[in-house]
Amino acid sequence: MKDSGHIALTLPSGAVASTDERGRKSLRRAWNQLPRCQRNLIILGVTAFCVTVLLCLTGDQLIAASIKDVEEKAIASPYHMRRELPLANPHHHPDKEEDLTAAAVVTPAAALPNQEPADDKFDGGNVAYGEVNSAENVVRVTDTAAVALPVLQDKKADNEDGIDILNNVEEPIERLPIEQLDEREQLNEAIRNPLHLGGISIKRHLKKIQPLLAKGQHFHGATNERQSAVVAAFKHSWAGYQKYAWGHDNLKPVSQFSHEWFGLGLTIVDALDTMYIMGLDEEFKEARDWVDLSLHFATKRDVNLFEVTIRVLGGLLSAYHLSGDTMFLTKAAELGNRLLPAFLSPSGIPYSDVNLGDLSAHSPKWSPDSSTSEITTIQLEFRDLSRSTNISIYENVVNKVNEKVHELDKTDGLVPIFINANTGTFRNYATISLGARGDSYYEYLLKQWIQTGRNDNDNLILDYMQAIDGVLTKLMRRTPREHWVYIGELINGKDFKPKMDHLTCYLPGTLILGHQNGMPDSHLILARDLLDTCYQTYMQHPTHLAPEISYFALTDKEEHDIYVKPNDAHNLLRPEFIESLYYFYAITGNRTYQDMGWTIFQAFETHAKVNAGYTSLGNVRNAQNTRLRDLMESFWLSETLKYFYLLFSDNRKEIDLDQWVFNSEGHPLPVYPPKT
Ligand code: DMJ
Repeated sequence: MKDSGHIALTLPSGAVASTDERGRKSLRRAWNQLPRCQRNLIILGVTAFCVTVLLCLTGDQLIAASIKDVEEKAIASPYHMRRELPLANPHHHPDKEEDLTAAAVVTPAAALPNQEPADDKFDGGNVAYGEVNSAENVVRVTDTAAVALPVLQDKKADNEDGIDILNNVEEPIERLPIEQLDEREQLNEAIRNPLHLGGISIKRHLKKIQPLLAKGQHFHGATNERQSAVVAAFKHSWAGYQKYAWGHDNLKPVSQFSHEWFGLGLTIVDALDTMYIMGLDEEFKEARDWVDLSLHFATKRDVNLFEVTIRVLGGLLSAYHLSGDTMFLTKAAELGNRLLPAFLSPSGIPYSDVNLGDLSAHSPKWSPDSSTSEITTIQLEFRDLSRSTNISIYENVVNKVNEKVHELDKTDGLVPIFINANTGTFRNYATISLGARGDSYYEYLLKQWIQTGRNDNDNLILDYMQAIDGVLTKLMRRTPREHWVYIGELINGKDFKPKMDHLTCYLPGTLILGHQNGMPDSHLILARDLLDTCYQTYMQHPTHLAPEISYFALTDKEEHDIYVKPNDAHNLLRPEFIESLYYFYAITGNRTYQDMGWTIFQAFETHAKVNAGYTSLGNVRNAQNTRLRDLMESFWLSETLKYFYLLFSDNRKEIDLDQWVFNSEGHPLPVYPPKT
């Protein structure tokens, strides 16, 4: 046999122990002496052995490699395992079992998209909030170690029987039922696990409470020309937003660009229920899918608790109740959890700013105080979240705010516009106003009382009645010539100033709603008089649009009963007066209020409509030079156009005010029966 034909063999020890030339020769000799058939048999056996060994090794390694690959992909791209759900028909209310079962099969990895790496959170040393917000003024959940839990717990929670699937050990999860935790622990628990409700994933929790979930409502769309005109205005606004600002907070309709505030797609979320009520199915579906797939809260960015509550939490909850789509409630619950750090103040009065990503909260950058209207205009939404999810913590924290504010000293029921979250007290000598920073405190006293079933002797309604008495005695005045009624302010809490924000024009609507619910006739008289004055703030100007702030004459020596300072002459497309007209029409059925509204709607059409939407104006006092300001705020879609649409409805009970209560951003939420 030639050398080149040698086969390297490994035979049992002994025979191959020698590596010298002699050994190799004798081995070759022995091999050559074997009969051919025996040599073939040995070769065959050895080959079969080698192939078997090779196959076993490769198989294991291949399986291990593919598992590793899947795991790495799951970490890098948590969406890749997400099951795509079919698009929901907004007017079809899917069988909840089917809907939620689909939701429940979403893998643990799919529950992670908003989760940031644990060690990335609560970087206590890495926060610069400006002068006022030193490290001591920023609150966070203190137990840093606990922050690493959510990812693990999500996986545990999704395993039906509470088995630790990570370690593959059948060990029950030791967790107290959420109701057995004390309130502070419940608060911490919700903050640590924003993707959880009651200790399990939000979706699993909602599945558990399925019989309690909303069924959804049906709306038929516009039924007359005025309503159709409003729908056209909505579509025009929406088209501009879609084209130039999709996914951003607001549209700049003049420069045809986007405007960012909190990075939460405010216009989309704020407009959801308006589209649903107007029967704009296609637009609603598109917005719904954006919320489902693209609305994420875990960005490290400060947001304002009040604004995000009334616009985003309120918008999601309203969309959920109207459509019956639990995706909205899932989002609302996560957002509610992420807003809870605001309540970790020493007094329980919430801080104004929350970081939804790192779950910290602090006072505004410009002041140590929160605005009174802001901390008292979150209750409808947080309570509704509790009632909708059957988890009490949200309602508990805002009830505590009610109690605290109720206990504080007031001026005939009227409140200063600033309050300190650390001390829980009003700022001394702060202005008293039913305009900016004070307005919706009064609105929510009444509306919360309605929301909770109108209990007699409830502090909310007692405080409301006392406050309206204070308005009548301390803030209400008449102009010298026309006797127009207006609501002024108390500077330093005592000096009267004849200044009224457009914001105050919500009050006639709230007053007539209160009267409808049993408040005295004096409230109705004030409501009517003030509605007339608010109308005048529009009609006195050639544009038929109201300025942001109006002043009123104190004596007849002044030239006009109503006057406007140049810096206050802007119009931001605000809704308050249209909102009040809506309540007057819905409660009385008198179509005069529709006609008043139609005049103003046409004024917006004439002066605020531009190619890409509707814009705020710099000056309502000159129809030839309105100075376009270039912002379409989300409340144009959530409130102004919604109230116009409902005002022009042939059915004044298109939204039944016995069953629904509008939050401060125009989002209807259900009225609940009184608790027994
Ligand atoms: C809205 O965001 C709400 O109505 C809020 O309560 C006050 N201001 C704006 C609209 O003007």
